[in-house]
Amino acid sequence: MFDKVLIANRGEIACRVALTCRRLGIRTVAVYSEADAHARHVDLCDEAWLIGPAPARESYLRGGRIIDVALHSGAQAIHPGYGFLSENAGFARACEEAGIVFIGPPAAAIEAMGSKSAAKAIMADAGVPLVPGYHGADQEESRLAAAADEIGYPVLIKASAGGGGKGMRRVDRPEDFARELAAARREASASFGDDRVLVEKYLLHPRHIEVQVFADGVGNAVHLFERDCSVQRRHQKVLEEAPAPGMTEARRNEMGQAAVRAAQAIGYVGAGTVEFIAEPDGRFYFMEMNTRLQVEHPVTEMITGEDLVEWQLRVAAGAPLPREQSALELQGHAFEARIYAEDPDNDFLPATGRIRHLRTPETGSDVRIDTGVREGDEVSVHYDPMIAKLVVWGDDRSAALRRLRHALTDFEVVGPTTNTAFLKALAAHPAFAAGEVETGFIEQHRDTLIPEREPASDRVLALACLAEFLRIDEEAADRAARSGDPYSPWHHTTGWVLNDDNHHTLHFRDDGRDVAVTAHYRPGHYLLELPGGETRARGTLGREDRIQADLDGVRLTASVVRDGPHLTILCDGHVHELVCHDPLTVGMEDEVREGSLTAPMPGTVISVTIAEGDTVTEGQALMVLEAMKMEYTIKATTDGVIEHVNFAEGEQVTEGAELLAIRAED
Ligand code: MV4
Repeated sequence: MFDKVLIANRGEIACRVALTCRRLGIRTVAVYSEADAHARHVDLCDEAWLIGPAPARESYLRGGRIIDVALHSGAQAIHPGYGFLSENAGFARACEEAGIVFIGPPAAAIEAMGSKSAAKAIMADAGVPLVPGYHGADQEESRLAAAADEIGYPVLIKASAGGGGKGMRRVDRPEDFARELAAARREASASFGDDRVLVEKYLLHPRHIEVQVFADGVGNAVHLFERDCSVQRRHQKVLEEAPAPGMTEARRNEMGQAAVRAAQAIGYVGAGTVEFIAEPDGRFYFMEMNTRLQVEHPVTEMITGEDLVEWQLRVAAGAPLPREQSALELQGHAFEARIYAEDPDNDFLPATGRIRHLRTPETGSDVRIDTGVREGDEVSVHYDPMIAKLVVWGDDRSAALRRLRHALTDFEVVGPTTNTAFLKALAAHPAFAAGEVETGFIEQHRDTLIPEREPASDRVLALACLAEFLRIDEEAADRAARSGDPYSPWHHTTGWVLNDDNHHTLHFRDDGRDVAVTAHYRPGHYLLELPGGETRARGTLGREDRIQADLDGVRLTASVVRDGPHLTILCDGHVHELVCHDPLTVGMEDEVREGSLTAPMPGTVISVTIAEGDTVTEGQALMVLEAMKMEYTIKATTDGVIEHVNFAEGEQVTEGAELLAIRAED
């Protein structure tokens, strides 16, 4: 076994590989880009080497530089993770030439699977079932059209060099064939620099079922059962599970054996995945083989109890597979949900920004979280926006699914928009619960999967008010304790209300609506006038944005995350954002210097309407900030003269930064 391994990746997979290495007593070398200097994978490894600027092609894709780091750090092997260099035959070969073990298959096996039509030919020879179709070398239009007639419409034209759905055209009628062929060729040549195509029978409602295989360098190969990854969006997997719903033991053996034959046909070594497309009746056909450890490998680990990274390390070090086929047992059911920084309301566009709050469900033998980020980290444009993989196990599918729904409810992210509500809707969908998974699932159920935004409930408003008042009280108490005169009546911790009848109104903006909640201070509680009636509220603030509340005798815990005037309330798996416009609460935390205006939240200065020396009047607009897609106008707090302006248009400001100062006019 190796003593030291370099991990040529970042994020959750680099962390996941590092943890297995640590368990096995293998020292780890991380590589990182300038953007990842404070990343979790850097901290988890024993040493970390800077390899370049943020863009992947200048850092994580620089094979030569990474091999140099391996040589200089004394690492004997490189684990490529997935993505980046993991399926780069040239890199695998360069490792070998440098005397470093590439923890993956031989370069020739990567190459053999790189071309779809070549891979299909190998698989046909090995007796692996293929979708009825034409994968030949003759690319004449007449030959391809004849093949389509023979196969029967609808057919699918695919790029031979392709993958991931690029250059795929469905053709329903013979008269459309020539036009679609020309389009497929253009796409194939633009995407892959190769305009060759193949023609297949178009399968309606297919499922994506893949088989995990493993081979060693001494002639053994096994499969570790299947995963169903049918629930996808534009070829991006969203939810994966093992085993596949409805799979029979006989079909499992048949698919497993076909996958093992596929691996053996190309002299495979290490972890691989053979993807099949399956028809509703269970018939299955080879699609492609992925020559790496896949993102969704944890569901296989959960149902087999094996650590696939440990298997990879052992096999790469020359050892035989840890288990024979007969010793592998499938137990229970597992799901993986991928939590992404993306916006389901905005066509799932990747979202970026700082993770202000991250609270994850309790983990253990049945709930696992693989992640590369921590609270405070930035999700940048440079890398995949996956925040975490949530993996759960249960005795059977419904037990596992219940656990998934529960764990998703407890998964809180504030900062970049995420797909957690979408994942929850999927996990709660009756058709999903019934195991009716197929590749068109999300499209088919689109309307019921993207929840409508609802107005803040009374419970949410009550939590927001309670959190604000408790915070103000705490800050008053802090100030009192810090001051030289802690008993001064001005520091009364419960005296936030100085008006006559002890009430105060908070104004919230809730997705375009204004909601006002008046709170009356009563001994031991607040009496809140909520839209739906009065509520007695009391509670305490905990650490990490937690609040314990008692609302009319109902006890509950929630998270309330504050970012300047923005409040995010996370309760019962619902996330609600409110903006609190209240002169009493905003900016109470610090004794603000008279005439000094500070940024209420981090953002960008989008305009500055005054200059130093200008005379301004109270209420005059001075500067506009933009944060989280909202604009804030900074207004003069007093009549006076602008003493200095600290930021110009286009500059970034951090929360609390002094924007400008006004010398008050007496
Ligand atoms: C197909 C198909 C229907 N019929 N081939 C999409 C990506 C590529 N790896 C293969 N894909 C498909 N091939 C035939 N003959 C439907 C798809 C397909 C798909 C396959 C697996 C998972 C998700 C998918 C989503 C859309 C289309």
